[in-house]
Amino acid sequence: KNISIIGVPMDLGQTRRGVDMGPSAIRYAGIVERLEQINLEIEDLGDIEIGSRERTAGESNLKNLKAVAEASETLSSRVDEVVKQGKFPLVLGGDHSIAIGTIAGLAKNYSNMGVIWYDAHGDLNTGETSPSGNIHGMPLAVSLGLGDPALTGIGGTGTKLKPENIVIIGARSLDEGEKVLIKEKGIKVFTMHEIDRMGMTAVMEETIAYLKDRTDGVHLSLDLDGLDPHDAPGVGTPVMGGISYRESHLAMEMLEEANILTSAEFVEVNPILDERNKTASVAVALMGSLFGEKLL
Ligand code: DIR
Ligand code: MN
Ligand code: MN
Ligand code: MN
Repeated sequence: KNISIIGVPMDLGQTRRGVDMGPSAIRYAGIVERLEQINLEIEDLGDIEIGSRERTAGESNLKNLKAVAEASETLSSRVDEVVKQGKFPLVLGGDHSIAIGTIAGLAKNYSNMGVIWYDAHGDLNTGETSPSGNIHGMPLAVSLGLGDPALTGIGGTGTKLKPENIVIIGARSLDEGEKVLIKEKGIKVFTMHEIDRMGMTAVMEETIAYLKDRTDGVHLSLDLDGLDPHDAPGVGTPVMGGISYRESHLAMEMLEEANILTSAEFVEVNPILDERNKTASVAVALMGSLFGEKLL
C-alpha cells in the first residue's frame, strides 16, 4: 500500500480554538515513523491552506461558510489527485467539516462509495436543523446533497453519497433533525446501545458484510470523540459513555483484515484540550492497527 498523508489544519467548522493544530499533534506523536515500521510506502504531502475566521456575520447562519467552502474545494482536488495516482489518502484534521472536501474528492473516483462514520454524533445537520451553526456538525448531510449549495456543490454538483452506503458507529448524541433524517433515509446506525449489546466484534462483522457487496470503495471517517473522553480527552465536543480504546483497536484490526478500506481520515484532535498529546497518540496507535501493525 502507498499512503499519502494530507494535513488539514482547519478549525473554522466549530468555535473552539486549537483543533487546527491537530495535524501537527498527530505528526509529533509519530505517525510517519509508525507507519514506516509496517511494510508501507508513506509520503507526507504537508498541510493544505486554510483561510481565516470570518469576523463579520455573513448572509448565512453557517459559521465561516466561505472559508470552509474554499478549503473544502482545495482538499477535494488534493484527495482526487492522490486517488488518481493510485495512492491511499490518509487525511488528518482539523475539525470534521473537512470530511466535506475529502468525500467530494473521493466521489470523483467511486460511483458507489461506502462510508463508516465513527463518531459520537451524526453530523447530519443542515442550516435549518443545526443548533450551533457549526459546519463540523453537517458534513454527512452535505455529502448526501442536503444543506447550503455552497457546500453541496463542492467538487461538482450531484450527491456524493447514498444513504444506504453509510454506517454510523458510536452515536450517542443526536439532534432532533438528525434523528428524523436517519429514519427518513434509513441510514444504518450502531449506537452505543448496540455496541454494548452486541459487542464490537459483531458490530464490525455486520458493518463489513453490509458494505462489502454494495460498494466500490469504503472510506473511514473517524472522529476521535467517538471514543470515550477518558481515552480521547483532546476533543472539542466530548460525550461520556463512548467507545473504548480496546474496542476501537479491535474495530481497526477487523477493517484491516477485511481489506475493504480505500481511504481514511482522523479528525477533531485538539492538543489545547488534550492531556500530554494523549489523543494524538491514540489516533496514531489506531492508525497503526488500521494499516496492519502486528504485535507478533
Ligand atoms: C452538534 C455537535 N450536533 C452540532 N456536533 C458535533 O453542532 O451540530 N459533531 N460535535 O462532531
Ligand atoms: Mn464528527
Ligand atoms: Mn463528533
Ligand atoms: Mn472509561
